[in-house]
Amino acid sequence: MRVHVAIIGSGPAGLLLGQHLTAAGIDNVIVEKQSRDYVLGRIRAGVLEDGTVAQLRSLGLADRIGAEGLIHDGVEIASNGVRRRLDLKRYSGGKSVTVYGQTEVTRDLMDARAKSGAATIYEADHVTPHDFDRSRPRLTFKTDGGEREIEADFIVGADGYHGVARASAPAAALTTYEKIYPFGWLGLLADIKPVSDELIYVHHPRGFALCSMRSKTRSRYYLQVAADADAADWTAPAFFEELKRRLDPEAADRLETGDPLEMSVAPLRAFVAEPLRFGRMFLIGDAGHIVPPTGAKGLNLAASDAYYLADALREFYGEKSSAGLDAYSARALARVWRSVRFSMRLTALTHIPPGATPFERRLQETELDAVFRSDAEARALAENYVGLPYD
Ligand code: FAS
Ligand code: PHB
Repeated sequence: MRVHVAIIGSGPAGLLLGQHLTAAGIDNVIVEKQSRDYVLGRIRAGVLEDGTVAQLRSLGLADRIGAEGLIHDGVEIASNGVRRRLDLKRYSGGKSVTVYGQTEVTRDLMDARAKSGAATIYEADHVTPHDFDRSRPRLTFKTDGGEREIEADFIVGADGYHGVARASAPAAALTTYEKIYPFGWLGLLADIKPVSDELIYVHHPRGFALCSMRSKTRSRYYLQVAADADAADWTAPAFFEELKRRLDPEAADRLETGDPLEMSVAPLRAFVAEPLRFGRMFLIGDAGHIVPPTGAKGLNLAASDAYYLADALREFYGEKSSAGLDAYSARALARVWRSVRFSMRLTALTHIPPGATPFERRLQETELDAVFRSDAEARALAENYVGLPYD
């Protein structure tokens, strides 16, 4: 099999890139190690920047997100028992975010891909990129049908943090930057009415909490827990009891509880690999970077990477110019680092690390209070939260 672009990974990054390439007539194949249902079964992000929604709209995927996505013009931040609303629309110059689960984004992209006839090979084992430092890169892998090989002009690693693409890059050419947090997030998904119409970010001496949602009848809640916490050690009643202790009394009183559809612990880390290109192999999404989920940036960075690389590949095949490909890594990393900065700052402001002193907690409260006293502080948070422009 020979294609222009071979993409490893059928997550949001790979699927979004694949959709852009197919729309531009650039033939591509996605090779995914899991099954379609397994990929759809992963519960992850929930908030989309307007740039991500604009991409989906440009690809003809506006219908369901338009009908089911929830436009949020603000978020609430609770600290020291006081819950206050940050008007995102006002302080970002008119922008909003859309609450629409990553699972639904992935489903919409998978359905569009199937309709386009572009190939996705699921349950591929031992996917291995070869010769991406030469002019004829190859992917080899195994499926039930035996050993397979795909020749391509380019290979794209959209295979997430634990994927094979970055691991195949020459060590001498790769620099990584990492911060591992001493805490994680215990997430709970349940078909219960969300405690508030908008998201609530909670700074509390017992730890951070986040009240999010997937729809008006499906809630997604998170608690900061120890880095080595095990979801199996938590019951839903214990989760809700702890969440109530961290919420203000009014929200705690109206918190609905119910049986969880899913409970899991996600570790928190910040990670960036540089560069995002190795000859004819490119990295997009979590394959190249991880942000702490506090700022809701992970999925949205996967989207901006896909946008930048699709732009460069259209230029390569359309105008026979490699300028965009040569600029891709620096262009994508500039936005990645700005999102890392925001996500780490919001994490530092709202989470209570082990050993935090009362002085440090009072300073966090003062920092959060500044957001509601200074238009400049409010603008800085709002502009980052809704999503920085695609340069
Ligand atoms: P993904 O990891 O989504 O997709 C990579 C794909 O590659 C997967 O389907 C995988 O099976 C496949 N793959 C891996 N290795 C392969 C191989 N060797 N061969 C073939 N295929 C291979 N972000 C937020 O904004 N908010 C959140 O609340 C949030 N919560 C998260 C919770 C968890 C547990 C995790 C892990 C991440 C979370 N994220 C969150 C970040 C998440 O949404 C990612 O940013 C997003 O999935 C990135 O998409 P991709 O880059 O496509 O990577
Ligand atoms: C989510 O709904 O999963 C979510 C929302 C906002 C965040 C992180 C996660 O900052």
